[in-house]
Amino acid sequence: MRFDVVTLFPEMFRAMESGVTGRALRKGVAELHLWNPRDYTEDLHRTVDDRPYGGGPGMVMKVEPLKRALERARAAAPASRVVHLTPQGRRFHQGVAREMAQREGVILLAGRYEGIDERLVECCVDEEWSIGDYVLSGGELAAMVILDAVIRLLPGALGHEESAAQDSYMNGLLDFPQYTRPEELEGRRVPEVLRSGDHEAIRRWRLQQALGRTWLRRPELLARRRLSEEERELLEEYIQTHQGVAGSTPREE
Ligand code: 9D3
Repeated sequence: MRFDVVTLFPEMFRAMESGVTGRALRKGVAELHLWNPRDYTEDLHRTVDDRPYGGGPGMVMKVEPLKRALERARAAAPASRVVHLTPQGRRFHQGVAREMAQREGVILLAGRYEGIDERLVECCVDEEWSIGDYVLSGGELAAMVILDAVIRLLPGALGHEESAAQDSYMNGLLDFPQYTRPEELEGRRVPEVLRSGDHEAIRRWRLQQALGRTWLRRPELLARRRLSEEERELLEEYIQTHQGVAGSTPREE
């Protein structure tokens, strides 16, 4: 899959060279092309910001260099839609990542300052996404969040071990807890069932933990998910055994 990113800070994207995304890029599973509006300025000072009409604090990205950088990206990736990262966008989630992973490519537009001229959105942007309700200093980290979430879904991005693990984690529940050596850490023992070798008991315990944690921490996820008969029983048992435990009642959003 081809990713083009229009950004004033291309050096930030070195972060993508680590781990799963770095391996995918080196294997050619994904390609990353960076376009810096500063390279498309025509003045001596290479100006990339401009004052907002109507006044007020802050600056807006200067239109012409941004537009030229975006046009070069579109010419290089004619099949890709232009995705603007902005706090005003729709909330990005795993379903969007899955849908994007089916595409040939995307052009990600990362804003800085107070944002970009609205007429550029009207003429040249196909979609607007936000990664959540907190204030970032620019669209780059949001672009990298999306790159990471999408790239790891591409065929060949994960090793065999990792992709097998993924299936069980993508079931609409939070993860069950993980343990490794030592068997006892500061007086806390690994749950006995995990050392039993009883694979069916381990499967049921992990499913129950996943259901219970989801019920405690993210009840809205459970509300959107149908439970099998086994799952209902395991959750019921979890709830019974957690009656009266401090902080164990799901709170309202
Ligand atoms: C909403 C705050 N704005 C009011 C004056 C100012 C502003 C804050 C942060 C304007 C732009 C930005 C930069 N943020 C992004 O470009 C961004 C973002 C984010 O801040 N949070 C979550 N998702 C995203 S996607 C792009």
